[in-house]
Amino acid sequence: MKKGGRTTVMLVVSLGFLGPLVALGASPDVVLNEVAWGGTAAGGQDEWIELRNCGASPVDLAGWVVTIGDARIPLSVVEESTLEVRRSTLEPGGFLLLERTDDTTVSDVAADVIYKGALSNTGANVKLLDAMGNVVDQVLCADVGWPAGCASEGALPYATMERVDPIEMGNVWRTNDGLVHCGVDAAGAPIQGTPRAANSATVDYLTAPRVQLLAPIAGEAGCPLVVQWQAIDPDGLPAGLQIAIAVRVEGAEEWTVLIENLANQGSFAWDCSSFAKGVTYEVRVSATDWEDRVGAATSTPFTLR
Ligand SMILES: [Ca+2]
Ligand SMILES: [Ca+2]
Ligand SMILES: [Ca+2]
Repeated sequence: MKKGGRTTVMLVVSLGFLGPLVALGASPDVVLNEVAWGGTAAGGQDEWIELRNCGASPVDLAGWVVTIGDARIPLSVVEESTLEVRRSTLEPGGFLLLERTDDTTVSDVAADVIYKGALSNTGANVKLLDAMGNVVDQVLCADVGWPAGCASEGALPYATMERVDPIEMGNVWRTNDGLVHCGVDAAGAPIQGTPRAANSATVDYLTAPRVQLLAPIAGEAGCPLVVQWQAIDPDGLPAGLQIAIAVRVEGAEEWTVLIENLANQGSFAWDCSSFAKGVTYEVRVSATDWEDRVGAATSTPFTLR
């Protein structure tokens, strides 16, 4: 996937600078956690940014600055691109919400900082600087474009770009899933994001089942075809997953379920003798947990001989 490629590039950039900072004892606890670069359905200019304190101690943001390109948004004083400051300490686990232009950008959630300046839809370099001017966190997207999120077009219009897990996964971002969201825009419509709340991407990462497909492998397969998998539920009991195996032909929208109610790990011999040769198939193993969260793994396309 194109998005995956971009993410990989950003990971390298991020780890390269975080390594030395950690060794020096600097605190990378506060991160850029969510970027609504596409604005909201009420207006593409209604952008906002969320910071998160991932550490165990409160952080005083006096002297800290968010930069968008050359524009500087001080987090504790009204100067340069900062229009209003209401709070500049961040409790452990807490979120700081920066709204562009005015407080109605996210109309039912109070802004902590109000700023001016745009996040280009083609990408921008956003940095978080501490009081010493050290780069604490950054997303460098000016040249490569945003790795996630949507503007008016796209599968989920105006969905935000959310950090998955700053601690475990570094600089990895996903688009808000449209299921876990909060807040309303200036016109009262739901925001496809999570202003001042845990990201859908994080919730999903922490709770959705993870499936690993061990077979089949790409290429040409004989019959019966053995599907082998293992799945876990990060926040649930090992026995709590519903495993199903489905197949689709030639990349069709529809998946045909072959079998359900299998164990978290195992193998299944699919009798594919009645299925057509000369076309491509994909096999998907999905795992559904007690909250109806679904994780799945899909094979690469293969043919039957
Ligand atoms: Ca607001
Ligand atoms: Ca924008
Ligand atoms: Ca959030």
